[in-house]
This record gives sequence, structure tokens and C-alpha cells, in this order.
Amino acid sequence: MKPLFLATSNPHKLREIQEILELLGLAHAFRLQARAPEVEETGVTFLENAWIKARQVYQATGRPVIAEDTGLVVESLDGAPGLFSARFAGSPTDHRQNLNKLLALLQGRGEEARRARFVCYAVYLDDERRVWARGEVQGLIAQEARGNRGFGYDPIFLYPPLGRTFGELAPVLKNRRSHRYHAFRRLFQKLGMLP
Ligand code: ITT
Repeated sequence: MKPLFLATSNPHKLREIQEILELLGLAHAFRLQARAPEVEETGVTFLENAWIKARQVYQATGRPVIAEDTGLVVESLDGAPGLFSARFAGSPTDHRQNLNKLLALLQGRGEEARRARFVCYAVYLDDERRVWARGEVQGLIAQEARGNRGFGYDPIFLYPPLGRTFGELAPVLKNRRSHRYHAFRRLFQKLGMLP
């Protein structure tokens, strides 16, 4: 098994990406290990931030690295929380406050205004290759938080095909449909490891 670093300080991402590797039949190929990037996310796009994290860990370890940057995008709020998803309600990060701020901004608004999508940019970096891929999933911001599974904005992200929020879904149900799943599936396709 080849070691593969995941540049993240978010343990939920490690768990989800490990399960995504299993769903893709790639878990046997890599020994995935998280390493926190010691760098600020100063990029102006998700993709730039994903590269910033990957590059820092690659420079520190000299080993193949994957990283990703994710945001929740609500068109009716000019794309917010978007790039500022982690600190939407200010610093330090408090997921409950982030959720509540979004719920408050959309209070009384109809379905059209509640349309939302998670966007994920995944990147891979080693001595020879630099590959990226994007994934997204569409849904609606719920009227109130439901469920305590997943992490971050999951309790308010309603996934219409299943009529439940990501916070209510068993992990495998989220991980088979999520922005993260689509981004990593495409990433490994581009790397020639999947058809
Ligand atoms: P790293 O940058 O260290 O990987 P992070 O938690 O800061 O971890 P992001 O900047 O990519 O990750 O994510 C911004 C925020 O978006 C994050 O704090 C979460 O609250 C939220 N988020 C990311 N992925 C999510 C998911 O699958 N479900 C719900 N919320 C998510």
C-alpha cells in the first residue's frame, strides 16, 4: 500500500475520504494519513486553497498528497457562505453559529431562494503529476437543522432525492452522493486509476 497524505486539519474529511476510497474500490491501494497543513488559506478560489494546502504538505513530506477545499454556495445570497464557509459567522469557527446565521438569512424565503450546492475541489500532487477535479451536489437549505450526522452544514443541507438532510443520512448514503465523492471519483479517473 502506498502512503498518501491528506492535507487537512478536519478529521471528518479523513473519515469521509477513507470511506469514499472504499466505495471506489481503492482503499487497498493507499494508506491514507491526514496531516494538518501549516499554512493560511489565502487563495481567492476553492481550487487555489486546495493547492495551497497540498503544496505545503508536499514540501514538508516529499510524498504524494491529496487535498480538497469545499464550500456551500447559495446563489440567492450572492454565493455566500462560499469561500468563507468555515468562518461565516466570524472567528473562531463555530458550526452552530454558521448554521444559524444561514437559517436566519433565509428565514421566510421560498424554495427558489433556498437552492444551494456544496462544491468541492480535490487535488493530487506528487513528483510528476498535478491533477485536480471538481464535484458538486445540489440541494436546498432546510427550514431548520435536522440530524446530527456528518459535520459542518450537513444538518441544514436538504438533499431532495432522499427527502432528508445530510445530517440525517447514514454516512455511506452521504458518501456515495456527496460533492466530495464526485470530486474524488473524477480525480482518480484523471489519475487513470478508475475507468
Ligand atoms: P481543511 O481546510 O483543513 O481541509 P476545513 O474544515 O477548514 O478543513 P474547508 O475550508 O474545505 O475545510 O471547509 C469549509 C467549511 O465548510 C468547513 O468548516 C465546514 O463547516 C464546511 N464543510 C466542508 N465540507 C462539508 C461537508 O461535506 N458537509 C458540511 N459542511 C462542510
